[in-house]
Amino acid sequence: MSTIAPIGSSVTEDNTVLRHDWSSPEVLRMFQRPFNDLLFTAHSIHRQNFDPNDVQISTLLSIKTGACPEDCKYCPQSVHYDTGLETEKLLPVEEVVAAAQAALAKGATRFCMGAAWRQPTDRNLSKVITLIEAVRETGMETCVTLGMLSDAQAQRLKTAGLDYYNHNLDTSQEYYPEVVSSRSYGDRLDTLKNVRDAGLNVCAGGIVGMGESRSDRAGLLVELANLPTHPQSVPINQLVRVAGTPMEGLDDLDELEFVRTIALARIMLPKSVVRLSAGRAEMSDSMQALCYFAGANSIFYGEQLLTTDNPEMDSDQQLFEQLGINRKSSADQVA
Ligand code: SAM
Ligand code: DTB
Ligand code: SF4
Repeated sequence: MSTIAPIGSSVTEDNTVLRHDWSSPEVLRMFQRPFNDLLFTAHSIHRQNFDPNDVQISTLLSIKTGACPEDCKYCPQSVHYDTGLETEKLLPVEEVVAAAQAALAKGATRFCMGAAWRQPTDRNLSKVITLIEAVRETGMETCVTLGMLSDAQAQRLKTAGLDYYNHNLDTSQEYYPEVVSSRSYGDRLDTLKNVRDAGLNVCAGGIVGMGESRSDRAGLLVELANLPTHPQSVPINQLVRVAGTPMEGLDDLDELEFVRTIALARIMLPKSVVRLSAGRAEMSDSMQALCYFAGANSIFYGEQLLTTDNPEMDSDQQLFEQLGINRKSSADQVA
C-alpha cells in the first residue's frame, strides 16, 4: 500500500516520507535532544535507507586554482586574502585524466573538479566540458564545482554527460552576509535551481565552525531540506582555518556539535548521501567513527582536498578496516 504524502512532503518509491516543511525552531529542538537519543534516531534512519557499512569515495582535484574575485572569508583561493597560495591556470586534459585514473585505481567512484571562479565564461565552460568528457571515459562519475551557472550553462553540462554539480549554501540565510559580501544567498539558490532544472544531480551542503550559532547550523539544514527536491549529495565541511583568511583565528567547534550536525543532516535528508568533507585531517578516528554512525556515508579520499591537506590515504584505509567499512563501488547505496 502506498503512503499518501502529507502536505509539504513527498514520498519515495519505498514509501519513505521526505519532508520539505522543516522549521528552524523544530530543528533547534532536535539539536538539543540528548546525544544518545539523537544518534539513535539518525542511525536508525541511516539503516533504513543505506547499508550502514558502505561509504562512497570521491576524489577532488583543483583544475583552476586561486585568484578568485569572490570574498568568501573561509577561502584560501580568494584574491582578497594573502594566503601564499600559488595560482594556477586551467589544467591540461592529460594532467586531469592522469589524476582521475590514479583516483580510480585507489578506489574512488567519483571525480570532482573544482575551479576558483565566480562564474565560468562560456569559453572556459567549453574547456571544462572537454575535461568532463575525458574523465567520463575512465568510467568514473563526474562532478564539477565552478561557481554560479546560468540555466543555459547548466544545460550544456547536462548535455555533456556531467553527473553532479556542487554548489554549497555554506550557512544560514541570516549568517551568510557575515561570510560573503560579493554575492547573495539568492544567487546561490538561483544556481541550484538552474542545476536542478537541467536534470543534473545536485551536490549542496555547507561549512560549520565559521563562528555561526547553532541556530545558523539548523538554518542551513532547513534550507537544504526545504529545497523542492533534496540534494542527492550533501557535503558537510568543517572549516579548515587557513592562515591569511579572515577566519584563520576562529575557535575550534565542539566535536560533538559537529557530530550532531551530521546526525540532523541524516534525519532531515534520509535518502541523500551525506559527505564528511573538509576538515577530516583535524578529526580524530573516534570522531570520524561517530560521524559514520550518525549517518555520514561518503568522504573525499586523497591526500589533498582542493588546496589544503586531507588525511593520508593509508590512515583512511586503516580506519575503514578497523570499523569494517566497505568502499561502495557505485553511488547506489540504497540497502
Ligand atoms: N568557486 C566555486 C564556489 O564557490 O562555488 C567552487 C569552488 S569552492 C572552493 C567549493 C566549496 O569549498 C565552497 O563552497 C566551500 O563550501 C568549500 N570550502 C572552501 N574553503 C573552505 C575551507 N577553508 N574550509 C571548508 N570548506 C571550504
Ligand atoms: C565541498 O563541499 N567541499 C570540497 C568540495 N565541495 C569542492 C572543497 C573543500 C575545500 C577545502 C579547502 C581547500 O582545500 O581549498
Ligand atoms: Fe571563490 Fe569558491 Fe573560494 Fe568563494 S569559495 S573565494 S567563490 S573559490
